[in-house]
Amino acid sequence: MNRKKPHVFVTRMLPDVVLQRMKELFDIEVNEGDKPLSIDQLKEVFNKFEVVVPTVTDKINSDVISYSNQKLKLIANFGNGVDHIDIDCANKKGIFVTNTPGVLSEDTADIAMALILAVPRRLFEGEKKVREKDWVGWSPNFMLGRRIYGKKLGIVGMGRIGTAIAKRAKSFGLNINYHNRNRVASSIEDQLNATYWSSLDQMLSNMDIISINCPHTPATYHLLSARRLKLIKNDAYIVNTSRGEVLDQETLIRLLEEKKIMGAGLDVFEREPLIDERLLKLNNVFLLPHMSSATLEGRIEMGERVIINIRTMVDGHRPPDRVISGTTI
Ligand code: 8YV
Repeated sequence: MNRKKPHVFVTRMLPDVVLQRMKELFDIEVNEGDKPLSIDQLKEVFNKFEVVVPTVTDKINSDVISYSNQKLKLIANFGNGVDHIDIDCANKKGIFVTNTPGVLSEDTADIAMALILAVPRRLFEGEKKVREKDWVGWSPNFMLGRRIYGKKLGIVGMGRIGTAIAKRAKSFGLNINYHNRNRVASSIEDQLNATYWSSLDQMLSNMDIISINCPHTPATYHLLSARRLKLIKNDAYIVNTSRGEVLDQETLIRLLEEKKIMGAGLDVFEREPLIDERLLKLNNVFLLPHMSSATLEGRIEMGERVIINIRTMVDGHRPPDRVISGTTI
């Protein structure tokens, strides 16, 4: 890439401060309508620009990538998860893909922890009663939830976000358990007093609360399959701030309806932003609109990472947050 300002397309409106900085550094065009682009619109963009900055709402499949010309060098994703991008296909065409790791872990962990508290303590039902003027006063058996303190938390995916949740959960008195492709350093296990389960099945069947924190890749699609969801204890809760596709949503709904899983806190869904009507009817679920990383500070830091990745690329180096086949290297 030569030294003139690179021609960059940004698919959604980012915070002003990020766009301002990008305008100073790059020759940018922004989708000011801020609506998700269609496949045809994405194809046009891929055909014209040197760098594309997409988000989770852009489906960058092999068809879209096939429209890229020799100019396109970098897909600098604004976000951590890259399951909406066909990375293998991009890499084969010599296009780098980057993401924004690290900067949204704490915010995401906060929302996961909020759901871990909210679901067993029935915060949604309580709030609804007050708001709907349905509260007739205190009584001993009113709104009984389940205690968090002393319960077993099982974290599926002990990366940055999983570890940040474990730190929070430990200070709430939860026992930390985790399943991960690789066992984490013993110093981290010691610090968190964490138990490693090499068998996901065994961990699931022993936990009181399960938090999903692994990325969505072909290998983790429906990792919590119908069979595995049925291993979960009837009085356990499940929280998902990763991707809807990591668990079999259809089976989860059925188990929640039948009270074979006690409750769920979901920030992500299969087929977002469509929400299955049956979920809306359940009182034992707390539903959020994919907002676990939504803080102004986080979005600005994500923008900064995108800028660093583009600038490093323009300077002729390998961008720091390069992703290969769903794994950050
Ligand atoms: C982001 C996310 O807001 O980064 C991720 O993987 O799921 C979100 O929290 C979104 O991806 C922005 O593109």
